[in-house]
Amino acid sequence: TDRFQAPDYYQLDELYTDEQKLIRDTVREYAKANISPIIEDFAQKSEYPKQLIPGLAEIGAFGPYIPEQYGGAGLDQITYGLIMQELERVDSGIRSAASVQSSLVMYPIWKYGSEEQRMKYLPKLAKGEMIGCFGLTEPDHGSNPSGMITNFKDNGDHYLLNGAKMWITNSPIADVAVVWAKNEEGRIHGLLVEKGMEGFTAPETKGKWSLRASITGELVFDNVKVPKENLLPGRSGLGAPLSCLDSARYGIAWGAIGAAMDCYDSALRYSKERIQFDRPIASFQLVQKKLAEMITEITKAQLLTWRLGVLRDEGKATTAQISMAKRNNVEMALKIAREARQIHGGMGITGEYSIMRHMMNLESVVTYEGTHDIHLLITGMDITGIPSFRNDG
Ligand code: TGC
Ligand code: FAD
Repeated sequence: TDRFQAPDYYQLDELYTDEQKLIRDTVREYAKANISPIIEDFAQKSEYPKQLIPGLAEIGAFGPYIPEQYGGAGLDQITYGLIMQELERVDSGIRSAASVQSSLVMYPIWKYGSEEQRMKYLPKLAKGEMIGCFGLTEPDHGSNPSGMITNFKDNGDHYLLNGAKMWITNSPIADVAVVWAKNEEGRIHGLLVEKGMEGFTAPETKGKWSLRASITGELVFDNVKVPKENLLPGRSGLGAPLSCLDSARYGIAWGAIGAAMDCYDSALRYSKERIQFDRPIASFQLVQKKLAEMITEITKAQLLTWRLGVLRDEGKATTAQISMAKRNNVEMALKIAREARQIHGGMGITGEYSIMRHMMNLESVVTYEGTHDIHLLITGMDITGIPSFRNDG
């Protein structure tokens, strides 16, 4: 059976251009032919399938919306979203690799880098010849990055960087890290730290039960001498990394729909084939309830996210609108993964089906790029005008 049907209950295909559909279908075919057959094995081994990097670059997964003059594909935001959807349909870890490279590494270099930095890094990142990572989170500062302690000081012709980052996707294999650190005045800046710089290490975080086909690690800086030309000159303050998160969270909102689609497809097919009490389990009302609610939630998420994509292409999408979609869609996908797991009965816990892998992956997705509750509080702040994150009294 074809594992790659795509629910489109409200005919969203009519809203996409031919080019958007062509690129989506190309990524779908690529994922089906190249990622699907190996992903379960790599997740079981807890290993990132590095051999996919050139192919991912080829289909435009690295920097789809970065202008062509810098090696990107110059595509619109809906196409970027559809690419993320198709990658996450197979595995959130592969979408993570593409999110980080595109929105957290190429985006800040494109937006806030000098022309020299853009030319030095972006074409290689687009081709997958260089891998990047993004260091914002620290051991003691996750939801609250403004409290970060990683810092740099002026030391003549270079900066001296000290501190540590934790939970960094791709850090052990990255050639360049976009590191957010405070200067002597406590102002946050982005620094481009390259593999091999003295005093810089990136140990792998082992033992994850989630995103096992994605590599995660730390970034440790012990008096690292960073050349002054490696500071991103275009923007400082917490708004600089948060604006990159807007782009990544937007992609995740689309990606989560992909994971949900795969769980739904699998549950629908399984329920029609699996016989209990002499009838397909799809004939039982309680199973139909689960399936009907799944397709309803997927359809609502598709519409929300399509509209968000239009707003983003028009330059009008707000951080709070992105938060709403990220939070809604990831929770939706997680719930669908859990219900789909039940429909598969005992088979649902095996690697024979992708359900349990999606479910475990989504436990990270619901936490990273702003936790479920932080996004709720961003909506709360937006509608009331009152931030509730810290007690300022
Ligand atoms: P707050 O006072 O609200 O804002 C500080 C400054 O930033 C400005 N700002 C933004 N600017 C641009 N874009 C945005 N989205 C912005 N949001 C805020 C804001 O105007 C302000 O500017 P200024 O000039 O006044 O200084 O900041 P806060 O410290 O109160 O924090 C707010 C909060 C909690 C919402 C924020 O810290 C937050 O979003 N926390 C969650 C942290 C997070 O999402 N970390 C993600 C790390 S990366 C990751 O997880 C990658 S996973 C990768 C993968 O594998 O896919
Ligand atoms: P905490 O901030 O300690 O939160 C713990 C709990 O407290 C959560 O439920 C949270 O919602 C709640 N909480 C916190 N503050 C409040 C509040 N004010 N009100 C109510 N509840 C609150 N980071 C990067 O910088 N780069 C990466 O590439 C990256 N990749 C990641 C990959 C993986 C697999 C994972 C798991 C994480 C990754 N992260 C990355 C880190 C991620 O962004 C953080 O885990 C996330 O922001 C939450 O931070 P924390 O884990 O420290 O949790």
